Order: sequence, then C-alpha cells, then structure tokens
Amino acid sequence: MGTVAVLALGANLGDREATLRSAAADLAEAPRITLTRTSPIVRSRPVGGPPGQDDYFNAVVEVDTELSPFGLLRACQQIEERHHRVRSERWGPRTLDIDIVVYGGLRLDEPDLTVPHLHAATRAFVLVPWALMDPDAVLEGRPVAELARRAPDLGGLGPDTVPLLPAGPPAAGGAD
Ligand code: PH2
Ligand code: MG
Ligand code: MG
Repeated sequence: MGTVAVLALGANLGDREATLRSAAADLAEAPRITLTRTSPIVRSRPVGGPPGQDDYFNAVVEVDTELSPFGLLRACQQIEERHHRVRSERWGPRTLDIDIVVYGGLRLDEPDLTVPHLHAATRAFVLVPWALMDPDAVLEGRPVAELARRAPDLGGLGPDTVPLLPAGPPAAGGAD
C-alpha cells in the first residue's frame, strides 16, 4: 500500500469527454499509480478566467501511489503534456488540467505544489464529483458533500453526469 491521493481532472477545449477518459486510462497505466476509484463526469461553467470560455467537464479520481507528492505531480504534468496542454493564461481554457487535491494527510505549501489544493474546499466542480465518488469523503475535517452544498459555483454545474469509465466486467462469480 502506498499513499491514497485524490486528483481533480478538468477539460474545456477539444473533445472534453474523450480527453478525461483518456487521462484516466493514462493514470491507470502510469508506473507506481493504481487507479482505485473514479467519479462520473460533471459539466460546469468556468470559474474565473477570461469571458467566453466553453464549459468545463470535470471529474475526480482516487489513486493509490508509491510516488512522492512531487513524483505524482510530475506524472500528472506528463499526462497533461500528452494531451497538448499549453500553459499560457492563468485559469485560461485548457485541454486538460490534473490537480492533486489531497495526498494522504499531507500538508505542503511549496511554490509548485500546495496540498490540500488551495481552492478545492470551495469548488463545486471538485467537491460534487468527489462526493459522488466517495460519499464519506472528508476534507480538512469537513464532509465533502457538505462543502459541496455550500460552494459558490454549485449553480454552475449541469444536472447530468456521464460515466468516466465504462462499467467493468461483472465481478468473478457475481453474475448468474
Ligand atoms: N479550473 C480552473 C479554473 N476554473 N472552472 C471549472 N468549472 N472547472 C475547472 O476545472 C476549472 C475552472 C483552474 O484550473
Ligand atoms: Mg486547476
Ligand atoms: Mg493545474
């Protein structure tokens, strides 16, 4: 067992659903990362950034990793780069953003990495999929589902969700 971390995925350029699916597959295949849970995909209005941007598609995944926090960050950045992420405008449109929301119980405040993620506790586009993935999730001692209900951008989330990953095969011996 390594460390359980939660990652937030976002895309608002290109084929957003396909990008999130492919990013989840990339994470599942990455060395020293095991994908343990995934949320559905939610649709959300952009928070911040320039006007006129397309909606985001957002999802959250849980991983179990042997990587250090900075190793995990590097792995996330490599997957972003694979999806042609270009870093330009702060909070500008992006093909793929992968943020570390929590890394075990670690608290870290470094120039390149702050965990828990600075804005996660107030962003419905992170909290809502997280609570759908893990109804018992807690962030900084507070239930994620409750934080989600209070998040200022809650009204910007679409009512529908789509699965991030196709349903897996039935568990061995489970079906008849
Ligand atoms: N990410 C941002 C800024 N604004 N808004 C939504 N709806 N979803 C995001 O993932 C998002 C955002 C910075 O990374
Ligand atoms: Mg982000
Ligand atoms: Mg980011």
